[in-house]
Amino acid sequence: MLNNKYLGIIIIIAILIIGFNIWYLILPPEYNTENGEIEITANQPLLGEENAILYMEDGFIPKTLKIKLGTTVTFKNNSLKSLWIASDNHPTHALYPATDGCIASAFDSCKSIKQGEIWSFKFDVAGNWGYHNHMNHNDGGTIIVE
Ligand SMILES: [Cu+2]
Repeated sequence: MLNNKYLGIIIIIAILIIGFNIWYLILPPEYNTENGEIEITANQPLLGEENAILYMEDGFIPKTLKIKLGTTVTFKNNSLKSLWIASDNHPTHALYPATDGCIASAFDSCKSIKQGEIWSFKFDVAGNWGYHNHMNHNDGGTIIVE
């Protein structure tokens, strides 16, 4: 009888070990951390992308980006808020002079960019082009096109 009791404990421990390994293996890679902290990959910058601007909870990073004429800039929403990239000034959106956009300027995403999504725009006019999040127009930045 004593042997059956130990056998039961050994089986329970074996099930726990196997169960933990299955749980660990099926989790997405970003949760397999060694220090117990969860890495939120959505908040990491666009690695390797030179002309990328991230929208975070407290605004755009970097606030000012200097690029050469003809460069495409990618905006990524890394916040929980809605993002609508629009040329300054709010609400007329007419600063960037290409005018085939939905409100005025072509430099306008014309829709909300959801969390984790990106939107890109090619700058074909030199100048200092201020922009803002049309959904939260106190958040803004500047693209300097040389
Ligand atoms: Cu606006």
